[in-house]
Amino acid sequence: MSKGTELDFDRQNSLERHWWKEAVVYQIYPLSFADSDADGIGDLPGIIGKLDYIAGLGVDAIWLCPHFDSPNVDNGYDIRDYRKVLREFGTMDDFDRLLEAARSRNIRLIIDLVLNHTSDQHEWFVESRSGRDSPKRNYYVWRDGSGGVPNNFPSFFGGSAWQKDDASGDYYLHYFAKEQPDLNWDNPHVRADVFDIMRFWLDKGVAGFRLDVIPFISKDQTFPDLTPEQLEAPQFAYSDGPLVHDYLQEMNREVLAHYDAMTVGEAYGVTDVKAPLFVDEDRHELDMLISFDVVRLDRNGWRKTDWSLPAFKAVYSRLDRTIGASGWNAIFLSNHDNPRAVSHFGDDTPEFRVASAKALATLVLTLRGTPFIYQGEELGMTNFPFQHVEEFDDIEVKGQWAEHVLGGKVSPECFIAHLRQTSRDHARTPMQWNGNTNAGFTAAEKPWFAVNPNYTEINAEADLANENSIYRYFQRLIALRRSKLALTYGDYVDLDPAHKKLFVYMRTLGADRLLVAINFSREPQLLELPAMGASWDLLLTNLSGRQGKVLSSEVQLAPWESAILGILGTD
Ligand code: TEU
Repeated sequence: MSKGTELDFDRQNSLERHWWKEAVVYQIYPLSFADSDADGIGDLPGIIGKLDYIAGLGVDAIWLCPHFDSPNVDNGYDIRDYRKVLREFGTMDDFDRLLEAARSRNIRLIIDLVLNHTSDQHEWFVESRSGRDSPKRNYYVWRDGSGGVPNNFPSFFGGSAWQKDDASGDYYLHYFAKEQPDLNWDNPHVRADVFDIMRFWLDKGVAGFRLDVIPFISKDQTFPDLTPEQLEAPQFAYSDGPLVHDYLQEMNREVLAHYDAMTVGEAYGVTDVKAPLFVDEDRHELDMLISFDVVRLDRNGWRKTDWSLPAFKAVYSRLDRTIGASGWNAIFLSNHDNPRAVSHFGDDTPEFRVASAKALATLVLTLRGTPFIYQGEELGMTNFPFQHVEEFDDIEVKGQWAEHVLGGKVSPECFIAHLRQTSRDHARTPMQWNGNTNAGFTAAEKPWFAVNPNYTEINAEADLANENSIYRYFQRLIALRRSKLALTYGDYVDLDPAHKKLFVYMRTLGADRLLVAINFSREPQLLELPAMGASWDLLLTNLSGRQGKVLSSEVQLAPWESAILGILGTD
């Protein structure tokens, strides 16, 4: 084992090590990953067929977006049956085979549980909706409709968060689509049934859960109106319910504490100040949070705004500082709800796409927290060139279009100009496996969603054949991360927060000191190395095979060059 892995006995034992802190996680959106039966839709056997490709990166876990039976109003985030695999994805036997095939490659499987709401076709809601005296009525949040809409809560997908039910005249709550009614977690029967669902999947051998909008589960059932300021960003009010921590501690006590399970909570609306309340290990709630603070830095709702590197860096430093020593963050720049990282924070022009995709990978895999890589990020897949609203699939786009464009608030041109930069659909186009028809994603004539036309140039086959590809760089980077525990457990310090083009930070664990420098610009930048009383070793750069001793006190970084340097302890 190379130096840096074999911490001396004292240091190694002084670390409280967790597999989920050291793991690199690969996120799969099953609809768009790989289709094995030529129906144009990704499926579980398709994923099994690509496990060697995933394992080749060196990742330790897969986060599988919802695989459950669903009408797919929100592409699976509207679950109809928590104990059944979506027919188009395959069978429960396929799921068990995926679990085993991943395990045989030392890859754990984390599944995506949506517990704030169900599909309106879930049997619970069908029964709840059947009448005011239904035994399941109180599984959801209903309010008498005689006074009109109960309050001014907005849905994230446009319009009100209250839907009138014609049969009873009452309204039910839905923070997202009207086809996604919110569960009433104040009902102990709901919690008991949810905990049974969690046990079902843990007993099958999943290694944990990504918990969808889990901070939203508690509601102030007096439902006061939101203030105008709260209406601008309702997620902060929605994530601040009175009993959210009671319910998460009950979930931990009743279920999670009995398994070696990792939980990562999607923390939309949780401020960095409140984050420790969810993940401080002494509180026995969740293990880590997915914060939106970085990926929504340049957003005002659906609108794109500007961002600066100092502001970007300040978020990471703030998240790192406030999560403290006993909490933990997820580190990511891509997922199924956000545009492609290289188009969002990198430079997806032909000249800089490869270098900047690698530079961003360097960031994700060397900051303090568990790195999450989204499917295609390892290839530098880019945003899709949307032109017309009809090209989008996302229910959020359709809902916001109805509210803002059809509602006469903004022009179609303005709306599309913003969505071309911010839409979740950028991340949902099919994986680009090769330069053949449909990028090798499906043998069907028409995939469920359009393939990015740049698949002939950007695809896995091309990257696997190129020693200097983004995929190959991810391999080297993940191997380096695994060999240097300082990149997992080391303290993080930003060395130059004000620099407008360079992101330079240290990771320190005992005598091991690593310095990461990333040039976020198209111009060369001069990196001044801190004097540490020993010379730096250049461990990995994204542009060349440069390695070895650095004898000068400064290094010239080329456009979009990233460098990892080390002074490794001799003790
Ligand atoms: O996302 C939470 C969420 O609010 C984000 O989707 C996003 O910020 C949204 O577009 C509001 O701007 C989770 C899932 O990741 C997402 O795919 C689901 O659509 C959503 O919850 C509802 O389950």
